[in-house]
Amino acid sequence: TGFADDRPRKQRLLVVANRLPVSAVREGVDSYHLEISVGGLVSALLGVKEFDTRWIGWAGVNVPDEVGQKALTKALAEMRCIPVFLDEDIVNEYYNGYCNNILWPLFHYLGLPQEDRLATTRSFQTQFDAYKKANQMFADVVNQHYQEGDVVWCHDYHLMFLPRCLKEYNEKMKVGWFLHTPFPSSEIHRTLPSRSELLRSVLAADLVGFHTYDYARHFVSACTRILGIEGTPEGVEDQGRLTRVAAFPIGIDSERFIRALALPEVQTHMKELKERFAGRKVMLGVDRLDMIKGIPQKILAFEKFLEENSHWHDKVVLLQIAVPSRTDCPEYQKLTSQVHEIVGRINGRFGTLTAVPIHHLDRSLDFHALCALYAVTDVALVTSLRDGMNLVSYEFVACQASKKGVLILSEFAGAAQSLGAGAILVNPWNITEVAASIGYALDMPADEREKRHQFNFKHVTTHTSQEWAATFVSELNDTIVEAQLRTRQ
Ligand code: ADQ
Repeated sequence: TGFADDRPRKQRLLVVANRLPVSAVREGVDSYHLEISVGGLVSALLGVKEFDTRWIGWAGVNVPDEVGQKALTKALAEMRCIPVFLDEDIVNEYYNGYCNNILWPLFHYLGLPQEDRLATTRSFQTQFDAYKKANQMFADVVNQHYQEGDVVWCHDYHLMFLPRCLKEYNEKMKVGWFLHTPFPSSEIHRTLPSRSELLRSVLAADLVGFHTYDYARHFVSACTRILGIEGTPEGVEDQGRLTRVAAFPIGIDSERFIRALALPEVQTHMKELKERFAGRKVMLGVDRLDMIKGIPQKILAFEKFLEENSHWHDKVVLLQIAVPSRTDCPEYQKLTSQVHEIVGRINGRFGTLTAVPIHHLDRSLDFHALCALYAVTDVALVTSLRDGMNLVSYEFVACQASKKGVLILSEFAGAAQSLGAGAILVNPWNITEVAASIGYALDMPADEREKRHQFNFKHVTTHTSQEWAATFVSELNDTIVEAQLRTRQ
């Protein structure tokens, strides 16, 4: 019961996200096995202890029958989770379709799907209808559980329609919406057929948050250029009603990582890794396998580095841990084969009978193994083509107090704005530049590593997930008060 906590609470926080932070597997007619699942939001909100938090979302499992739904609802209640039941068709059109095939690539500057124009229009409309329907289903569940005084915090691109549905139920509900991905330039957002409807729905919220100031600015520009609504210093004002728009950069529960390093289990892992890679520098990549993470580009840059630096052969290893995600989607399957092919080629080219330069794992690591890996790493490589923030870069920094390794970080990750001074920033598309940065990082003198690390460590340990959530929720409360005052004046 990782999310249960019985201390008295001042305020209830309803966190609404597409996925609950647990995965459910049906074991019998009325029994479920529940497991806490990996993900950016999960990592962040694990650290939120100040609120009586309830989660509302989809459990990732199709439960068509009433007996099953009741059993799952009961099991989840122990973890303070409330399920939204989505059937297979809705999941296919809303989640796989509109969320992951349209909004996710678009918000990461990969554009809309380039299919036959008519087919796109048809499937687009079906998917958008399913998206609205799914958002309405989330709203129904929130509304059933809402109590006066609750704060409702909606998360991410899956639920852009939700603020509007909630306000239609109850205009006094305190509704915040936070986007975990980038919000793209208004020129990109303009291409979306449902561009205006989505913007207007988000504007129904009282507070709209992004990871960076740039994303917030893009959003306000989109409102101005697409809806003709003027931005104000505080956000967007439409017919006397203000929606506050601001940047709330997320962080991690850095203490949790720092504490873990002292555990015997983690120390044992570290010892094993050090022995296994003795005499070699360790480079690390940890990503969900996704096109936005720039994994092929990263591996190609490593190949170029090896090509140009024969004295490093056998002296450096790249460990790339890629958790499979959205595995039923053909594009993600293609990406997996592409990565395997490149890794195979490079290992064939630069490997010896006893060692290969790249270890690529297609799986998730448990928390302790991950911490050990972060701690023994000399150079972390985060080369996202676009990334809302990127928590892996933060987690690496948190685990580097003794080693003071180097972070190579994409300038297109939100984290570049917070860890830019300590990291080596790169354009992930520029393979030559990334290869040169790998050489620079591996040869970096200890005093420069120390200085860069200190800067980032201080940031990561003072801008935590707890602080992020607390700030967002308290701003949300204040925003409501201000909005009401303004209307009364
Ligand atoms: P993600 O795209 O999932 O999150 P990220 O921020 O890096 O990306 O978070 C991934 C989380 O999953 C991290 O906590 C990491 O430890 C874990 N993880 C990744 N690979 C793993 C592996 N192989 N084994 C075990 N754990 C692994 C989205 C946005 C980001 C944004 C977050 C939070 O895309 O830009 O930072 O939400 O807002």
